[in-house]
Amino acid sequence: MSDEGPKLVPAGEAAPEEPRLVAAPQEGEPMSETAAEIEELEVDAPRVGILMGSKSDLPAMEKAELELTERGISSETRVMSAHREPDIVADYARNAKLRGLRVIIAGAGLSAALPGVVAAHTELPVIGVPLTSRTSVAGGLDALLSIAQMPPGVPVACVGVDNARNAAVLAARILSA
Ligand code: RP5
Repeated sequence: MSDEGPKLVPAGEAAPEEPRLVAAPQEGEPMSETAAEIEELEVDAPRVGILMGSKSDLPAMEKAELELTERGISSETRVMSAHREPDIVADYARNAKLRGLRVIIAGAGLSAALPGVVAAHTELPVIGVPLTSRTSVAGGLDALLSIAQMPPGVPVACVGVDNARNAAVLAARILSA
């Protein structure tokens, strides 16, 4: 609204139209690019991304999905390896926030780079789940140290070995904080 007060309009002339403060297009008007993008966003987009480095991690990681489902928290589950598919992991992490995800849970075994690589490409909180696998050493201590020993400035929260359920509980607490 102008602070100059109402404008005088000479008799017989139509009053100038006030600018409309309406973001949405009127019927028949073309939709702006931004409005179209917003409309395309899924209303029930997943809040938590559950990632794992291999299909062999699924028996341990599905406990995270189960826990989130029981709590009514939407999630999506993806298999992608930081070592075997580094570009896919980077793309996923870079787009995660824009897609509406709020927390990422990432489980991996052995050298377990997945949680750290995801954290390098997103500012979302990342919870790492160290996993045992056929060739683990020291009962999964290899993965535990790989996930927990991140350099300063790139944090990854780390739950216990094979404890994907705790990762989901922590994700729920982050979402409700
Ligand atoms: C890691 O290597 C995976 O997270 C998995 O725990 C481990 C073994 O993977 P596979 O050889 O079973 O595919 O990257």
